Amino acid sequence: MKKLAAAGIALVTSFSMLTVSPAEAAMASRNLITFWEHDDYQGARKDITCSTQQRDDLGALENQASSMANASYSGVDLYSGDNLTGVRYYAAPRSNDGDFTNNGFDNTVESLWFRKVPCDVG
Ligand SMILES: [Ca+2]
Ligand SMILES: [Ca+2]
Ligand SMILES: [Ca+2]
Repeated sequence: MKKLAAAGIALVTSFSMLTVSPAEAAMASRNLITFWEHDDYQGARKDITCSTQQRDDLGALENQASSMANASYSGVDLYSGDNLTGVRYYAAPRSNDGDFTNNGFDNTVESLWFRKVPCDVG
């Protein structure tokens, strides 16, 4: 009987983890901003840390990101072009956006700037 009870607890634990959304899970990291290929935190994912203020390495998500979660305690300026050029979108500290379309920023970001480094403390 003890074994059964333990299995029950394990089941409940794994089930409750499934209710955490991708955006909520990303917000636990604190030192990065996360981008997703599609709206609502779906598709390919890319984490960008604040190891330096300027980051240009969106990789496969360059000009493909459609949603984001900024888990860091830094505001992050997102730019439509390489090397902090073009149109800017401001991601507030500890914020997320499930759809860039209403910001005119869908499939657009190529470079970004962390306003505060280190970015994992408030
Ligand atoms: Ca996209
Ligand atoms: Ca672009
Ligand atoms: Ca939006």
